[in-house]
Amino acid sequence: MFIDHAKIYVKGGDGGNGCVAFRREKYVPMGGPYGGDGGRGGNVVFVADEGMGSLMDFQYRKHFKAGRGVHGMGKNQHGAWGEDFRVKVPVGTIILDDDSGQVLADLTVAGQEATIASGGRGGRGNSRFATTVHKAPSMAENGEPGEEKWIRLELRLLADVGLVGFPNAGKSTFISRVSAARPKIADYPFTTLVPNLGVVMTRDKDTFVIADIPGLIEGAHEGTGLGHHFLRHIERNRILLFVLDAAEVDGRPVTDDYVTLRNELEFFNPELLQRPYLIVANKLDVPGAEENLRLLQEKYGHLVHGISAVTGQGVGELVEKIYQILRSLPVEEHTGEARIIRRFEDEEPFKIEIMNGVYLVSGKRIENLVTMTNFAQEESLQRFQRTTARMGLDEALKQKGIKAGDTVRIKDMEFDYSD
Ligand SMILES: Nc1nc2c(ncn2[C@@H]2O[C@H](COP(=O)(O)OP(=O)(O)OP(=O)(O)O)[C@@H](O)[C@H]2O)c(=O)[nH]1
Ligand SMILES: [Mg+2]
Repeated sequence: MFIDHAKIYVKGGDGGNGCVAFRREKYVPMGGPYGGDGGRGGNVVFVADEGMGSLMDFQYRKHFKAGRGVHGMGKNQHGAWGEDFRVKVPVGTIILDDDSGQVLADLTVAGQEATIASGGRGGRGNSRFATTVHKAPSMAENGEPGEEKWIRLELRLLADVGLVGFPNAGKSTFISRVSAARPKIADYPFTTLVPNLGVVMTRDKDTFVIADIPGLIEGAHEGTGLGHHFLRHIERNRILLFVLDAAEVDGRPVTDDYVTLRNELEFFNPELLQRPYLIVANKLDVPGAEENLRLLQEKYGHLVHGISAVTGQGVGELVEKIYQILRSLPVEEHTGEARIIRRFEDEEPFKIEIMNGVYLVSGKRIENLVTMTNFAQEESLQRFQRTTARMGLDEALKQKGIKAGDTVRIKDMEFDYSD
């Protein structure tokens, strides 16, 4: 089964908690702080793998979590880092944030990697809070939670040449003639339901890749036929071949077909019409087809090329013509590094909403601070109050009209407000 999109959940490992411990040694009655830091959580890393052809695996498995960091221990021992979770995806996979639709990574070369959900940092142990004035702090941080999100995976086949045509035009017949690909061929429309790739060898033993995609019909952009979402596979093709049935076997005028195909492409993505292209008039072995070939040539000149995918007439020349065009195009540079689009941190440290008299405070930074604070420790609580005050929380609450005794809720914690 060929699956070209998936929606999955990823979560980086939580950081381990920091530890509160004190040195106990002979002759040292009041030992210093001795608690180690928690380990950082593992990342969820996506890797482009040549061996994978589709996103089918993600139909069954939808949750991917990296390992959590180990808690810090006494004697200043730091917790071990959580293990990364490496997820293999096919080359050509684009990773998008499901919420914002933002592209997070675009894996176009085998072996490329992108960290999509980072592990949380480990909480600091009490050794790290010692200062010259406060020599024996009895507080430690909890680990930071790992990043979590729903993401969308979209596979775009990486082929040099894309075949665009009505059903039955002979796209699959053509690809099976020029490559080792063996797609199903039949005299009914929509025989091809999933894209196929074929590797073509040229006369001087160079190769290029052709993608055969399902047929398009008028109204595909409105969902008619198989719709047009398959067109995203040709978005990365460098040349497009419009494959036309010059024999008009299905009764449509061939010149209309060509106009319809271009319109459907424009509805999907107008940029596709800027690509280099050739017009292929197929089925020349059928009587009457030659006339239509001449008609097309009158209109579109040297861009038109006649073939018979069945007899092989004109096919070798077409392959060489495609190859010449490919060679004349600038080669896209693949540096081997994934194109990772940076995320913007949200500027606002928090947001306040009032609901049924409760002041609900939300925001990634302040919520993380709550998770990382161990409220059982008096000193941690004090530090929490100092930090939120510095973030401007007290001021903001006052501006919203908070009074002593009102309830403030952050994540799963509730606080009574007092001045
Ligand atoms: N006479 C003749 N028939 C052809 C030629 N090329 C394809 N056909 C026939 O046309 C029919 C459709 O061919 P396919 O290759 O399956 O067409 P397709 O464009 O892949 O069609 P879809 O997958 O449905 O979009 C089959 O019966 C083929 O045998 C040709 O050059 N000459
Ligand atoms: Mg086909």
